[in-house]
Amino acid sequence: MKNWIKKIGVGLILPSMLLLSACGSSSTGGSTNGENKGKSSSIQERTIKAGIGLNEDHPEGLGLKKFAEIVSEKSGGKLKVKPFYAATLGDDQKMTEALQGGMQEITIPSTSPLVGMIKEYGIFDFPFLFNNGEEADAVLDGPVGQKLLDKLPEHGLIGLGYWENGFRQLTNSKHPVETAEDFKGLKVRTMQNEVHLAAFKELGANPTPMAFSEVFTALESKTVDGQENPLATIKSNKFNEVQDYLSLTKHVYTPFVFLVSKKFWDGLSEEEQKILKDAAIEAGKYQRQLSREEDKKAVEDLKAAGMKVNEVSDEEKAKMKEIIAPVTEKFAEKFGKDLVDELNAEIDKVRK
Ligand code: TK8
Repeated sequence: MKNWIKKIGVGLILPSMLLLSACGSSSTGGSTNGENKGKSSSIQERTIKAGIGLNEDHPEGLGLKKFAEIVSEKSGGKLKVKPFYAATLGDDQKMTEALQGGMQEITIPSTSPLVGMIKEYGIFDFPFLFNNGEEADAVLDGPVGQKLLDKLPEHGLIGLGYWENGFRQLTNSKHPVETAEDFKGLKVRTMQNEVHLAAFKELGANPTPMAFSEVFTALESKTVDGQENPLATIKSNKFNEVQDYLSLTKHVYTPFVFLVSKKFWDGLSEEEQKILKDAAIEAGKYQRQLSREEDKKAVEDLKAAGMKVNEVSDEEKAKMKEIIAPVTEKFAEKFGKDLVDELNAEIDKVRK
């Protein structure tokens, strides 16, 4: 009885040993086969879940669609990016945590809700910091932006660059905000961000931090009087249906940061990593352009949708900046004077 088992054993083991030795050689890429195998196998069939908080028709949603197309093209259709829009996978903080846990691969949140994790990201929340998108691009795509991306891996995240959320404008259901005084007593929803909270408090408003996905209902039910977001978001999320007044305060710029789960990233080949990185940059340029075009167009669309729009004078903006200055100074200490000096030096370079 035993003999035949041995024979079978031998019968089984031998071929598998041959097989193993064959595999071994290809992954080290010795032979031509190895090389070819190496090359073709460095891009694997993968489905990549990419979630954002904004809608499919928003410049960020259109940018994500573009990203998916570029990734598919560069990977011969093997890397499939599956977009999830409108916070279907949760809000910015929840999706970022899902990346850290490896349950999701990509998200592109505002930097503001990440300040609880990496406080230095708060430097972008200083009110009236940038005058235009060019200044923001120069800083985000420069050494300061990179310095903050380099802080992400220790938090289980990989940053591939910055997209544009944009300059934030105030909407509310009470009255036009034309002066610094007009903020007094307004219940305003803010992002979960200590700089924004402190700045609105300093202006005499009554700020409430809240996830973006809860904003429309909070406005509709009048839990809050107002909120602030870039024009593209006010339009895409139809805030005109629950807000009467749009005041062009342009009080702060918010970047998006393109995040990948480090757990996922570390399992990719160099070639796959390069495809995602290049696509994030290429789609990012496209997304910023869309964002700026929409920013120009949206005011007329929101007026046509019935919103009462008012400009805010540079004098009043300067007054608001002055009132908020103690807040900016306090947080500049917290975020690090050297970093803030470097930030201001980068902006001065562009303004020269
Ligand atoms: C969307 C948010 C949104 C932001 C906010 O997930 O929370 O108001 O401006 O764009 O990131």
